[in-house]
Amino acid sequence: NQVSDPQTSHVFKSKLPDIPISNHLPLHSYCFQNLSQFAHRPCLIVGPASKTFTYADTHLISSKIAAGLSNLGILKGDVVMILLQNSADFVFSFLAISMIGAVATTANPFYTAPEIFKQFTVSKAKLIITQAMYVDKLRNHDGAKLGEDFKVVTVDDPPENCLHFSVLSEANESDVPEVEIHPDDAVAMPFSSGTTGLPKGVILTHKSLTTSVAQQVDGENPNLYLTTEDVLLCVLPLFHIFSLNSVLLCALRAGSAVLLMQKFEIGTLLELIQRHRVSVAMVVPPLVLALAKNPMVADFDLSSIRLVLSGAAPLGKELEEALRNRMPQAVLGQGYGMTEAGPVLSMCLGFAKQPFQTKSGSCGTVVRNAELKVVDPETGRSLGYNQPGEICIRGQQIMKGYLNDEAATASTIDSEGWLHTGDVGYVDDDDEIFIVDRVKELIKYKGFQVY
Ligand code: 4UU
Repeated sequence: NQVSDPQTSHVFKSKLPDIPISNHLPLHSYCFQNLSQFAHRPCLIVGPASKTFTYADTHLISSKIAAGLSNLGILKGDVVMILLQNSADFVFSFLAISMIGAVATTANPFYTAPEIFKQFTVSKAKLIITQAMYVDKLRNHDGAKLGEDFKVVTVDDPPENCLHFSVLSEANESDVPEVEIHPDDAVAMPFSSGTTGLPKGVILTHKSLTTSVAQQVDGENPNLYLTTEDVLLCVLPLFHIFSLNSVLLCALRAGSAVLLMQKFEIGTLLELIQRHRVSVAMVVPPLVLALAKNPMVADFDLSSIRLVLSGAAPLGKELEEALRNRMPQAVLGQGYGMTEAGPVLSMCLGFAKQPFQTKSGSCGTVVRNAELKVVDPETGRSLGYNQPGEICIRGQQIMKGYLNDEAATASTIDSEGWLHTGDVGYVDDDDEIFIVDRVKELIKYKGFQVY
């Protein structure tokens, strides 16, 4: 799958053929495109109480919230911050924001007040959806005044000057405004340091995210084969692009159920996997460690798990083997993503409907409808098989750019449209990608960025 062009440019492609992708659709329309086929199937299953929302419920509640946001004056192009742990309200809010052509900026509620405020200010968010306990982090910042300059909606009892979520969720769904959404309009704006400096707003458009989801779950032989029978574990935080894209959006497109967990606690996690017969688990290496080594695992039936996808940080071969011993029935493999890349660059082809043999330690093969190259950082020339260099990716899934930062955008996406990851890796003879190092400042702690 290596193509050479006159500039001795080696370009790697997926082993799967390119497919037609419906990336002219707004993200929510694309995700709900096949809704009628599974309207009454479970969509969201929430935590220990197991409250379940069907696909029809999810669509209806999201539409109500879209109308509610519009009633509060949120217009197309406005930014709304979601400052929540995993919950059904997170999902409804995200979809609602898409429905009115607004932009969701997601943040970690555990960030410090200055970190949250910076993201909120830089993104010019008009409204924040959060929980009462985080509201103190939003008060007393020079300039912007809560309730006057920006609105805060809480999913629980609203503190002073805040509104309750019911102002959104009890709106009339027929009040959703008609908006024209262009594929190049932003829909999500997670923050990421990228290869250098402080966190920046990453502009992901409707086209970026529909393309990325399609690259994973669409086609005759999807790279990540999900069905309406699958139950996906959603314990990784939805404010991070891995969970938002590869768990939530992929599940919605495929009609799978999403088991939402607010936080990681091993006992609850194991109990929920057993009770709901979780079939697909998206994880990060520290979670693989828990599943592979924690003695409690032996007390639960995890035989329903058929697929484990680890990503966001390197997974050691030894750890992968240890998990394989615990879950011999499951296909284990990795995905490799970067917020700016939309985010998925490569994924294990062992997850495909007609799976390929893959090697442990590999980050998968480049996704379909995309091009990947490995560049010699010294000469800028692209390298062939088995030669390590900086991994670059090109395709319709990558970010539009950084918010208000042309210099950072230009140093990340070159004039030919290649996004430079700052990761050093190589592609082996079987088109599998191995990451060996990085040329960027970013370090990761438990899959989170540390800058
Ligand atoms: C070694 O971590 C992410 C996104 C991960 C992701 C998304 C969808 C994984 C699978 C999937 O399906 O994004 P960021 O922006 O937080 O961090 C990006 C950086 C990469 O540049 C790389 O250095 O995180 C590192 N990284 C990995 N490293 C991501 N995945 C891997 C991996 N192995 N599998």
